[in-house]
Amino acid sequence: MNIQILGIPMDLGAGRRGVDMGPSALRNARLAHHLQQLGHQVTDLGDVCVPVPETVDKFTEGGYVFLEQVLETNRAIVERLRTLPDSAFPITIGGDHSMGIGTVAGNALRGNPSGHRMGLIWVDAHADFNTPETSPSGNIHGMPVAHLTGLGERRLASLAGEWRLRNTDIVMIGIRSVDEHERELLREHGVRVYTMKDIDQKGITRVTEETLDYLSDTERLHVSYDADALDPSVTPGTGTTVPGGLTYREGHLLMELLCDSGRVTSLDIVEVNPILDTRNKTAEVMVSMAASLLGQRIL
Ligand code: HAR
Ligand code: MN
Ligand code: MN
Ligand code: MN
Repeated sequence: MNIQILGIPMDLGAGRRGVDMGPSALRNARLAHHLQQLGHQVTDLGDVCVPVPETVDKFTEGGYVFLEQVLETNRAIVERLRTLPDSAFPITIGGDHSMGIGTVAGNALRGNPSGHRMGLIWVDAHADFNTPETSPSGNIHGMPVAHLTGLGERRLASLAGEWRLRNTDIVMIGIRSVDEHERELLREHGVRVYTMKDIDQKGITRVTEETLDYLSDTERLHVSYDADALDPSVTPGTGTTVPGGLTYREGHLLMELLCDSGRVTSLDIVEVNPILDTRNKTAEVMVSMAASLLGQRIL
């Protein structure tokens, strides 16, 4: 595979500082090296340019914190991704999860100016389906999926022009923290959600099989992996931990089974915050998750 790594050193969408250092932490955990060891050709494209929070006024506009800066960063992500070759496998490393608007939009446009039909697998403790009306915080990292479907501010929702992510092309896995009005939106829009309860009951194997089956008509599959999907004992270095998450093996098995499907075409690794971590453990775990998705096997 021709893997292209792109860093998004952004924390503007999060409620606290530090995830802007996530790309450095993941590079320090030797992401590129581990993927090269699997036989892939790996190119690191460096980082997109992100405004420095201290140099801009933090104000809330229409219920969004740092709207203009997050918008500008996501536009840069789309521009960088859309011109990559169709055959490339982009890995975008963050960075707070507001970057998911740009990564999904950019990967949808890659090789098709009007946009591929894209399936989205959102691995997260949170649904990230807020709009400014439902968000308790105004933090855009709690809002990317809603905006990909066309909800919310028009400029954020149309980063890929007229292209929209279909509600029925979304699967969320690992969910255990949903805001009151966000829950209503998810129901209203018919998003498929596998909560931790579902994973406990069905097992991650069946959840993954159902996911692939449900998304069988999409042309591409994007995996957006939030470090907080895993249990805080596995990935403590992330800003909004929620107890009762995926185990280390559940996280890996999900990636291994997605790899076996041969259908995944791009990946995000997000919300790695080295300030909150111990000896870069969280970045190392997330690098190992990426390696499982890209073919690392025990035997
Ligand atoms: N739902 C909460 C909000 O909108 C918190 C979600 C943000 N945390 C994340 N995203 N790390 O997955 O503010
Ligand atoms: Mn290592
Ligand atoms: Mn998230
Ligand atoms: Mn999350």
